Amino acid sequence: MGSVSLKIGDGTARFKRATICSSALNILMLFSVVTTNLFALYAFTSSPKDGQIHSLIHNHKNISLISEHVSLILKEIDSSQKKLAKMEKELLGYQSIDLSRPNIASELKLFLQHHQLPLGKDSRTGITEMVASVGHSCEKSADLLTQYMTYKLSGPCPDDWSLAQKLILRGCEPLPRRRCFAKSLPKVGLQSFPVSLWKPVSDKTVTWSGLGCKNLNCLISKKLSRECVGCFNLDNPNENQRYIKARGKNDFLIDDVLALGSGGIRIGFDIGGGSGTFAARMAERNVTVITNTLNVDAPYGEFIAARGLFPLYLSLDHRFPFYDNVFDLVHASSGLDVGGQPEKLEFFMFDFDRILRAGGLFWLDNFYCANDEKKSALTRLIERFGYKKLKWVVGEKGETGKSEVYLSAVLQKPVRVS
Ligand SMILES: *[C@@H]1O[C@H](CO)[C@@H](O)[C@H](O)[C@H]1NC(C)=O
Ligand SMILES: CC(=O)N[C@H]1CO[C@H](CO)[C@@H](O)[C@@H]1O
Repeated sequence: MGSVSLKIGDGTARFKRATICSSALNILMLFSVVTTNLFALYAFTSSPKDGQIHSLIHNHKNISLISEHVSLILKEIDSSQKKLAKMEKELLGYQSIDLSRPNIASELKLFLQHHQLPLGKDSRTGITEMVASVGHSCEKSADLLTQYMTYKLSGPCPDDWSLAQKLILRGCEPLPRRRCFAKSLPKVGLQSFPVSLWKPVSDKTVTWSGLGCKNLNCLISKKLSRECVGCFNLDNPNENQRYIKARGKNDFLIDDVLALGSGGIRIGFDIGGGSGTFAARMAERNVTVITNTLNVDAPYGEFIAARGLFPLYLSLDHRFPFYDNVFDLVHASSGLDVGGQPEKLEFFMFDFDRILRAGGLFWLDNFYCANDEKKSALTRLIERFGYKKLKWVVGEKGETGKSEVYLSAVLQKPVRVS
């Protein structure tokens, strides 16, 4: 897979933590409700019921006493709520970055400064100030972020893309912008399109700093992920015959799938697209495909770009930066194993669904389901979306002794009104 996986980084950990947090919050909430009620009980039972006349005389006093009690209770509720909100913020990390703490890079402060619009409120957008966007989880990696934002203004940027990626994988996404010049090496041996799609990419076209491998031969010899076994080797039939020659019943042919779209497939989005081979095959058919990828252990982004294709550098935890209903096709291969976090996969699928247009195709390509149970859960989830099943193949591969379940499907998004 193209280097991004829901498994990698702190994604899962973050999610788990949030669950623990919410149970802590629940307990806290319960506690505050109980104390509040005890207060109320005390206030309303502590007034003794003596003679009626007396009570009339003292009524006024008693009422003011009760109202005193009530205001005390209200104060208590208010302060509990404030405490609760503060704890929630701390636990979830939804706190704006504390720029007053020591050792914060001055460039970070400048970047995050709010800028008032010179002419006041903008009538079209309704905004009054420009706010730089940065991932809320950056707060949790403040030291790394400060390291990232420490550079000489207008000087060369440190060679630190792997630091940037580390931040992204910890949820610090988007990263702040920087005012330094990124390293820029000559790209030697770029081919013109469409020759570029299949010509082996030169070692000199990509940057190797921060990577274990220092050339393509090294990458080719490694199993990088489930989807990228030798995916950098464009001479290998395993790679250059993908989508035009089936290796098993779970492999659909690109032309068959395009035919299901009855000519309406022009733009697509590929998740976990390895070295961009899916996009390359589509490009040959005049379909423009954007390949989502990070550079986990390999220079996917630059490699895909060298083929004349569009790499999108974005983690899978990020909402897709596309408008609703724009893609004719969304292609996802396996590796989206979300380790027992059904909601995570749901958020992901709903976002998928959002960017696909009605009548568009969702191609689930050899989606790895660890077991039958996972497969059933995924099937139920997919069925909730009401897509038309144009193709649906469940297959097993048992190369390593234990059998593994794979799901391949082509689904058509329905029209939904209201
Ligand atoms: C792609 O577009 C080019 C230029 O418009 C055209 O010559 C070619 O036949 C098209 N290829 C396919 C597979 O449709
Ligand atoms: C708490 C308090 O001040 N209670 C007064 C309410 O009225 C009664 C008479 O009905 C007084 O005896 C209490 O002192």
